[in-house]
Amino acid sequence: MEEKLALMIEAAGENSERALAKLISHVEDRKTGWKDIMKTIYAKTGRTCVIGVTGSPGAGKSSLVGEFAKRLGDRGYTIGIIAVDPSSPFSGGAVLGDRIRMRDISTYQNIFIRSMATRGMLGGLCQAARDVVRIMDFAGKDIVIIETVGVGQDEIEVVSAADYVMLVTYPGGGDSVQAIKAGVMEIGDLFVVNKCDREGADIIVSEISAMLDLSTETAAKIPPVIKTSAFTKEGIDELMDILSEFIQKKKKGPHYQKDHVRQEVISILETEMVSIIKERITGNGNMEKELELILSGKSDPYSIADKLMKRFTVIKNVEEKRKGDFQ
Ligand SMILES: Nc1nc2c(ncn2[C@@H]2O[C@H](COP(=O)(O)OP(=O)(O)OP(=O)(O)O)[C@@H](O)[C@H]2O)c(=O)[nH]1
Ligand SMILES: [Mg+2]
Repeated sequence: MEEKLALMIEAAGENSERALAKLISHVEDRKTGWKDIMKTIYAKTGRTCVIGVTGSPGAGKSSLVGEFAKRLGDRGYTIGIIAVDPSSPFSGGAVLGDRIRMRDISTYQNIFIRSMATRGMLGGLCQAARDVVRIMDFAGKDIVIIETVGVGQDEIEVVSAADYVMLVTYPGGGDSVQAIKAGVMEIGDLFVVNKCDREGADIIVSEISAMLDLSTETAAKIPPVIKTSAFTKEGIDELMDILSEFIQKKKKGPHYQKDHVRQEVISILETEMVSIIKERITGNGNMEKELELILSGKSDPYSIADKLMKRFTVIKNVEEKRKGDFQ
């Protein structure tokens, strides 16, 4: 590894925020040596508690994150926050909103904030978020919080990389319960009905509880549903108790869980496969002749895909021979 990178890793491990930010950018941008960085730091990761926060747009996720991050910070924990900027046009303005609310906590020495764009990271967002979590973990953050807007599959995948997932909704969101129903219910460890200073929070709590009753097999596994207000601070103590319990449990538990590790290896493979397909099999006009065959009626997409797959096998064989040490 380049000496420059080794020094950057060393400095990030010794609490330099500048080095930490640089290291994250290096890996995020997939600059030369990024994978070596990840391989080097891996052994020193797995200690942090990763809390994923998602839910309907405008539910108050950032306000809540700000609130509990500050309280955790007051308890002496070091914290990393990853705000995943939604690229969906429906959530316009969120980026600015996040920054403004986050600014108030940026005075905390022990809270490190990082934004990540979903744009241009199609398919790779999940892995990129995991990498950032891991770098923060390596840098010694006790807790890493990832906030995403739970509208797309990408975002759901991102929070599923967390150890603990908080789903946030609110009264008056109209479709807020609907938004939770849409495939994210299963990943929630905690359901938060925020803005309980407004009318209608109790109704949402009972609706969510009823849904959970129906969809959860054993009563013991039903996740808690709580009411909070980032304004009046109602319910924040209860939220803190629940989070503290999780943090204690995680600290005693194993560094990594098999399911997470499995998911991660698959996700790395997927990302690499997609890039091989894009760059070497179908990229650079490599596929044009085959497309003509389909258009002229001489072939069909299925046969062409089969043929291209063979090309992949050839690439693989050549690389195996070249490396020699491939296992
Ligand atoms: N009444 C009330 N308003 C709140 C509460 N929490 C947040 N808000 C307001 O709701 C709006 C959205 O808050 P955010 O914290 O940005 O919500 P978010 O879920 O992070 O929003 P996105 O990231 O854009 O999806 C802001 O105007 C907040 O001031 C609350 O507990 N009560
Ligand atoms: Mg937000």
